[in-house]
Amino acid sequence: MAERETLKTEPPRLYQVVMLNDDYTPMEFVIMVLQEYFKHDLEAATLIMLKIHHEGRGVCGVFTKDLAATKVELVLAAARRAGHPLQCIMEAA
Ligand code: NFA
Repeated sequence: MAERETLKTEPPRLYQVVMLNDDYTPMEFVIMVLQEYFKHDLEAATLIMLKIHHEGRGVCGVFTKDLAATKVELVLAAARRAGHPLQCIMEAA
């Protein structure tokens, strides 16, 4: 029975949290968000921020559905609190 359940249970689907570029959110705020909510170090956060700045979007991290949705809400709430238009979405990985 344990073996049959193991074979039938699919791994959870994963979702990318994707951040979008805009012209107004300060680079320092984006770097702070990437460190605070996605646990990137300063160097990784800076590289991800620059990728978003230059390419229009970038992946902040990959999570299960609930966690990805929570990350998006936390980022949007922090951006709103700070008065920045930063946008962040989740996409099936
Ligand atoms: N493009 C923004 C700026 O020049 C910086 C930014 C990067 C915003 C990544 C959003 C995401 N201030």
